[in-house]
Order: sequence, then C-alpha cells, then structure tokens
Amino acid sequence: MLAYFEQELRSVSGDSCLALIYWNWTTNATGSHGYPKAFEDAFPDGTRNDNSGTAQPPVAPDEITALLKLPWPDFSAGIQSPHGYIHVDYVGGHMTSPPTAAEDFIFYGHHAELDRIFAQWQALHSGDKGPPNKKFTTSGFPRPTSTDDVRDISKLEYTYDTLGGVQAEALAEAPYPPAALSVTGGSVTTFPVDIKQLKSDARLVLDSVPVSREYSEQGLVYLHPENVPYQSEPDFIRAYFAGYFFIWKRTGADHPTHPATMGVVVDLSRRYNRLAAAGTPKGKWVVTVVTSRVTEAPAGRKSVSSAALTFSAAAIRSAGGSTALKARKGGGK
Ligand SMILES: [Cu+2]
Repeated sequence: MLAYFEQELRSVSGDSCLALIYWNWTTNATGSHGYPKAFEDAFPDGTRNDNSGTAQPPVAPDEITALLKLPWPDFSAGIQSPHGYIHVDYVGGHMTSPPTAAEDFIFYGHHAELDRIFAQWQALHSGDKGPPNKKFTTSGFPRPTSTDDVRDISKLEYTYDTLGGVQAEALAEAPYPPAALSVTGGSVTTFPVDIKQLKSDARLVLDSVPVSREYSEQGLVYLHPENVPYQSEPDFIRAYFAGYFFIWKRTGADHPTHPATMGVVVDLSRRYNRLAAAGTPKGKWVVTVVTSRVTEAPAGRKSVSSAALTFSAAAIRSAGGSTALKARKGGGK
C-alpha cells in the first residue's frame, strides 16, 4: 500500500525520485514535540499528543534488536506492540483510531518504519519466508495484490539507507517502560516460572487475547523473585521491568486483518540477560503481567482503567522449546 502511494505521489508530482520518509522510532526527536522535525512541519495543528517532556525515544533501540532475532510468528506478534502503542499513546489524535489514522501524515512515516524493520528482519532471516502468501482484500489497492507481490522490496523500486545498521542500533540500556505508557494501576496476573529453564532468548507468549472494538489494552511485564512482590514503584520497575504489549482496538467493521483475538509475544531476554550478567538468578521467580484498558478521552490523553488479563494459554518460548505457564490467583498491587 505504501509503495503504491509513493508511486502515485511520484506520478502527480512529476518527481520520479520522490520518496516517502520513515520515522526511526529509536532515535531522539529532532522536533520540539517528540517527533522528527519533518513530521512536525508537515502537521502543525496541534491535534497530536505533545511529547516534548519525553527524554527517551518512543521505542528503546534494544527492544527492536531483541524482536529482530525472533522467528516470523513471534516477530510478527511482538512488533504489534510498538506499532499500537505509538498509534494510541505516543501520537494520539487522528492516529488513535484505525479509520482516521492515515489522516495524519505521520502515519506514512510510522508504517514506513514498520516496513523498514520488516526488511531488516528479512535480511537477518534469509531462510525464513515470513508471512504466508495471501491476497489482500483491503480496499485501496489499485490492482489485485498478494503478499508474494510485495515481499521483496528490491522489486518495488525502493530501499532503505539503514538495512545494514541493525547491530549498530543495540544499546546497553536497561529495559524501561515507554514514557507514554501508563505505569500505575492495572489488573495483576502472576505466573510462576522456572528461572533455570529461562534461556537468554526467552519470551512470554499469550494465545488468543481478545481484541476489543471499544478500547485498546496495554500490558506491562515484570520478571522478579517471588519474595519481592510486584509494586508500581520506580525502584521495582527499574529493577524488574521486562517488556510490554499493546493491543490496538479493532475497527468498527469486521475486517480480515483485525481479528477478534490475537497472540501476544513479549521478549524477556533484555531483562533476563541483565539479571544473569549480575550472577545466575536463583530461587523462585515469577512473571507478573499488569494490564489496563486504554480509552481515548474526548480531548487530549487517554484514560486508563483496570482489566483482567484474558487468554487461552500462556507459555515461555525459546529456541529450546516451549514451557506452559499457569496463572496464580492474587499477587501484589
Ligand atoms: Cu498502523
């Protein structure tokens, strides 16, 4: 879709070199409201969230580096989280809602970034075909198009300047919740885990999590000793935050690309590797998931309310296999 849009822009502008630009989520803002300057200049009317007080880039560089290592199904599920969180929490305004998201020009930079990260993933996983082939039934394509038609960007007359720079983006920073995600309150679900079986590439996998039409859902995930109970306090968050997920609400109409449930994948390796670097973790450990519903307020920022985590099965997955998890009732607050 982006490639067709770019071709259309080239044709109406008469400029055969015109290119859509991408928004690198993992670099600091060059504008004054938390966005790349080019996108602030293009859309100055103030309907986006103002992130000028945010020191970090929207997404930590090593979050993407960790996702890029995963095989297709887990990479595909994991990348949904920064995608949805940037739509709703970070940008807001038109970008909050699927039917209006493309009315803000930053939508194209946001999706070009997704496309760039997918191209990076392809460069790292040449033996993995990625998504299965299927025909797109979404309106807006100028001709019948399938996954196989758009899989290889070298056939689509564009490329990215940064495909070789994947490793250089890694940072040694500890994982920390994105600044625009709420870190207070929520419904707490705790899973006992065998810390000895956690491999350095372990991720939390939740199957069939409902996708609502009314609200988005955020989940903050912590890996911590059982005898240090979860609490929404800066010291705890700094020591044990592992990752997050974000489920963007569905559109009002039924749509094949917006199913009623989705799989959730949260990389645990950044936190695990930091814990392991300080000495092999011992004793009883748990994964705690804190979920909240995100509802857009009529003006400005979202409001957040607690929501119980719903899923059909939970597991820890790594290259070595999968271990089922059972949720425990209760937990900290
Ligand atoms: Cu999107």
